[in-house]
Amino acid sequence: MNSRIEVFLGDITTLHVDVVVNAANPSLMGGGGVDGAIHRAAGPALLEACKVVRQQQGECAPGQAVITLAGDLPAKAVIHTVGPVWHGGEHHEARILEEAYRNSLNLAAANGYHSLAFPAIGTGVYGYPRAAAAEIAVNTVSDYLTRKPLPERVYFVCYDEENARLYKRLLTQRGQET
Ligand code: AR6
Repeated sequence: MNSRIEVFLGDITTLHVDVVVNAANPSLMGGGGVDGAIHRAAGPALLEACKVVRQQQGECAPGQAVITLAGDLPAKAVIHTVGPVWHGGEHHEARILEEAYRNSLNLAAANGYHSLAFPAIGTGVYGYPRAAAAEIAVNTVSDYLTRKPLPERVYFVCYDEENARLYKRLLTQRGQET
C-alpha cells in the first residue's frame, strides 16, 4: 500500500501543494486546457517567468520539464512539462509520456519539494487515450515513489469523475489505496 498517492477530483489551480505540474507546449507561452487555467490563475508573473526560461533554454522538448515560480497560485512552484502529441501510438508516445512524469518528479525532488499535483498530461488537446495514459501515470509515479523519498505526496488531479474512477481503479489494482 502506498498512501503517498491520492486522486483529487477538481481544478488543479486550487490546490495547496508545493508544486503544480502544467501540461504545457514546447513554446512555454501558454495555451488552452489546463495550461490556460494555470496561467489565468497564476497571473502575468507566470508568463514572464516562462519567457525568461525560454530565453535561457529555448523550447521545452516533449518529455522534458522546467520549473518556475507560481505567481498567484496557492502552490509554491509550477513545473511545466510537455506531453506527446498522439499520432497513433507508434511514435514513442508512451516513452515521452513516461519521461514527462519522471522528469517532473525528479525536478520537484531536486528542488526539495514535498507535494506535487499532476493533471492528466496529454489526454486533452494532445489526444492521448485516457486509459492508456492513466496506466502510464500510475505505473511511472508508483515505481518512482518506491525508490525515492521525495516528493512525499503526489496527487493525480482529474477534471471529471470518469477519469477519477479510472485512476482509482488502477491504483487499487496496484494495491495502492488513496
Ligand atoms: N484542472 C485539472 N485538469 C484540467 C483542468 C484544470 N483546471 N483543465 C483541463 N484539465 P490539456 P494536453 C484536464 O488539453 O492534452 C494546451 O493548449 C483536461 O480535462 O490541458 O497535454 C497546451 O498549451 C485533460 O484531462 O493538455 C498544449 O498546447 C487534461 O487536463 C496542449 O494543450 C490535459 O488536457 C497540451 O495538451
